[in-house]
Amino acid sequence: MRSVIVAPTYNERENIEPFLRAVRSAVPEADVLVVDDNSPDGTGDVADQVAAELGQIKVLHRPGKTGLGSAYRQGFSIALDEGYDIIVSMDCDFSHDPRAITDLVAAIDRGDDAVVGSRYVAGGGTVDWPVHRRLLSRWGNRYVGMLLGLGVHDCTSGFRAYRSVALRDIDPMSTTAEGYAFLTELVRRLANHGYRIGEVPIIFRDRERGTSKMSSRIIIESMLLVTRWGISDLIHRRRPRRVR
Ligand SMILES: Nc1nc2c(ncn2[C@@H]2O[C@H](COP(=O)(O)OP(=O)(O)OP(=O)(O)O)[C@@H](O)[C@H]2O)c(=O)[nH]1
Ligand SMILES: [Mg+2]
Repeated sequence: MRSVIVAPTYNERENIEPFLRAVRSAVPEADVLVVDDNSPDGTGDVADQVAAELGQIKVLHRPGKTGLGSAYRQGFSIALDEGYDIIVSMDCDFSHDPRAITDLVAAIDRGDDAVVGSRYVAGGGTVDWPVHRRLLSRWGNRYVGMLLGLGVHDCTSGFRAYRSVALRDIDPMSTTAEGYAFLTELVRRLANHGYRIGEVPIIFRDRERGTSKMSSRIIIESMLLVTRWGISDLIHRRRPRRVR
C-alpha cells in the first residue's frame, strides 16, 4: 500500500531536517508532504534542501499562516488526488515519534479505517508537558467524550493514519475549524459515517526545539465548536452508528 506522511510546519527550522531524516529511516518507502505556511524562520527553504537530497519529499509552500486545519485540508486534498492508499498526519516537532508510524499503519493493515495515536489509552501518555497543558488536553478530551460520545479517547491527537477511501468519503475539505478542533471534527465525521476507528498508545513528548503555536483563540474555537456539535447531536438525536 502506498503511504504518505503529511506534516504541517510553521517556524520549525530546527526540527524539519532531523524530522525528515527520522521519518525516512523509520518508513523508508513512504513519501512525505510538508505543508509550510511561509515560515519566517526559513523552514520551507530547509525543507526544500533536504527534499532535494533525500527524494520522495514534496514541499507545499503556502503564502502565509492560516492554521493547522487549513494546512491539513490542502495537504490531504493533494494526497487524495495523488492516489495514496494510506495518509498519515503528524507534527514535525518530535512530539510524535516517527518510529511509531509503523504501529499506526499496521492497524490500518489489520482493518481499521482510521487510527489515532492516543495518549489516553493504556500504555499511552505525555512526557515533559507542563501541568497546564496536561490538564487542558486531558479535560478537553473528557469534555469531547462527554458531549460527543465518539468512543475515541484522544480526539485532539494529530498523530493518525487514515485509509484514503474513508478520508475522501468524509470530505475534509468541507470542514471549517482552524485549529486542532479540525482533528475532533474528522473523528466525529468518521464515527458518524460508521467507520472503524482504532487507537494505538503513543507517548507524546513536549517539543525540545522551537516554540509552541498553541493560542487561546484556538482553545476557544475548539470549546465552542465541540459545544455546538454536542447540542446539535442532542437536538437531532444523532449518535455514532458504529464505533469500536
Ligand atoms: N502549515 C502550518 N503548520 C502549522 C500551523 N500551526 C501549527 N503548525 C504545525 O503543526 C504542527 C502542530 O502544531 P500545534 O500542535 O498546533 O502546535 P505546536 O506548535 O506543535 O505547539 P505545542 O503543542 O506546544 O508543541 C507543528 O508541526 C506546527 O509547526 C499553521 O498555521 N500552518
Ligand atoms: Mg507540537
